Amino acid sequence: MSPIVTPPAKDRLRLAIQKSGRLSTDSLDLLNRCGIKVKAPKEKLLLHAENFPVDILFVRDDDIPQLVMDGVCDLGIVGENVLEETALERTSGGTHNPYVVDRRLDFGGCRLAVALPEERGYAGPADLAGLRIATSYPRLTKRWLQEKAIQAEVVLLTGSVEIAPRLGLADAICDLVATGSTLEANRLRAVETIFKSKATLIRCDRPLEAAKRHALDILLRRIDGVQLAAEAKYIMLHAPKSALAEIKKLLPGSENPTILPLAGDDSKVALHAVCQEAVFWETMESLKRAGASAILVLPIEKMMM
Ligand code: PRT
Ligand code: ZN
Repeated sequence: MSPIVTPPAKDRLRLAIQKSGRLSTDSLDLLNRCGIKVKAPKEKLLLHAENFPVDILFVRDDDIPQLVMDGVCDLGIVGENVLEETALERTSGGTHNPYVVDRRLDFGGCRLAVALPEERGYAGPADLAGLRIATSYPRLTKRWLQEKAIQAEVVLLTGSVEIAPRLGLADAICDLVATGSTLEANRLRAVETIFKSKATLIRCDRPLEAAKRHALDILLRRIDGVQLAAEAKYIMLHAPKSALAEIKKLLPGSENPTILPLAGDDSKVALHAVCQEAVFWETMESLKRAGASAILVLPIEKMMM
């Protein structure tokens, strides 16, 4: 076997991901599922992938948009909340934001929400007028308030925003919510969602050298394959020929299933299909009611269309 030759740095993509936090494991996991081997960061800031021309820079998530926009890194994986807040900050400071979103990823989902103490009534945005709102996202919060023409004071807090009302530092908060349990534990309730966020793969908006462009094309194709396969399932079942039309209609997001004869049973066929959407228990129960039997739902690891 020929030895693996590491391409020179100028031909290697530089990708920034969060070193330690909510996006770290999912970012590394995505690379792993794309067949890119990266050892988990220990104390290292920069790691070469073993089998793909990419170097991974492990940093705080807040630094990722800037590293990409300034061209220090070619790519970054970051939440849209941090991306948008940074873009607003740079725009207000007169700095250009040269980035493109290459892919919206299927992890890191959360929303930025205004929340009030549970006991406080709320009929609409006008009720926020004159309040002090604590947040780590002052620009997103102010933009939303401006859109709603509400005058309120925005107070910047970089951590533990949810305890601000209890400490008397603010009347309301605007913070990220995923499950809602942090709000509940702090006797707060979300009254407005002002921004919905997911992790995204962003790229510096300047032409890439040919070798890097080629590596990026392969990476994007693999990400698409991973994301397509994440929800997709391979379904196999036995169907009476008479019920085939109805059973086909029940398969979620599937076109042109394969129909195979069943040895020793002329009245039934075997049906195999790729379903692009999740297959829930309810779907399986409907298939069973329509006459299907021996229903198997299998995960799909990778897909290329
Ligand atoms: O150290 P570093 O600066 O890199 O990390 P960080 O502490 O600033 O960020 P981190 O790791 O907490 O979050 C990274 C990114 O994950 C965020 O920018 C979001 O894009 C995304 N994300 C997804 C979340 C959440 N879900 C989330 N639930 N970020 C934060 N939270 C916090 C939220 O602030 C609140 O304190 O979790 C709490 C609410 O969660 P629930 O489940 O109780 O609603
Ligand atoms: Zn951060």
